[in-house]
Amino acid sequence: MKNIVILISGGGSNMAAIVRTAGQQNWASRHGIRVAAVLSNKADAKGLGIAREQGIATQVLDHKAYASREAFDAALAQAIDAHEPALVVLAGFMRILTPGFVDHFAGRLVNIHPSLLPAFTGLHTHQRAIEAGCKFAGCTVHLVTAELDVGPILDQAVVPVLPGDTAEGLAARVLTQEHLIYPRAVLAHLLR
Ligand code: NHR
Ligand code: GAR
Repeated sequence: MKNIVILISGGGSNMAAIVRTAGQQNWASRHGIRVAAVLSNKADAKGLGIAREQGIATQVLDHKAYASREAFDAALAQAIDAHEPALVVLAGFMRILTPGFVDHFAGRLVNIHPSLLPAFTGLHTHQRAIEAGCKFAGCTVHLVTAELDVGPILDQAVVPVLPGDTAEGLAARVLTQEHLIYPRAVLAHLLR
């Protein structure tokens, strides 16, 4: 089996989309791929309940319980390694990862970022795209490297920015596209 470990911090809708697609497309029987575990740095992440309902192993590692980013990342890497993952998927995971962590999972660590990279790295992407007067926005699946949001691009999707859009409205439109491209990019990367 090729194991996927998914890291979340919140709603977990991208995680749920990957789990749903893996089930619908029979990734286990066709490709020997399964979502082995969902890990969160937040105990109240809504996505944890969704994962448990699907019978997926979950674990919480509260970053605030660790003295440094390095200590948190070392514990996180150990928890992930227990599942011998072929791929580690960041899905709304909100902690910047240290170079040591990124090195350890080099080539098997992916993220979905809610902008058309290289535009709008970092946070508050939708508000920034609206304020810049962008006519299009979107999302990007990329390999994670030590530098934030600049790793090689695996896939993208575009949506229009509509007159009067709020950050919330644009985020919802982008999120529907995330749910389409992230499962596809994950599978393509595992079959590469
Ligand atoms: N780590 C590395 N090294 N490289 C990347 O490309 C990463 C990463 C960790 C997360 C996701 C990312 C995004 O898609 C991601 C990419 C969190 C922050 C952030 O500033 C920025 C980008 C991303 C995720 N986090 C704050 C921090 O101090 C905390 C913010 C919060 O808790 O709300 O870590 O946008
Ligand atoms: C998604 O839009 C994702 O691209 C974004 O947060 C949302 C998570 O939704 N990620 C980041 O902003 C990373 N900094 P989800 O938890 O429902 O998948």
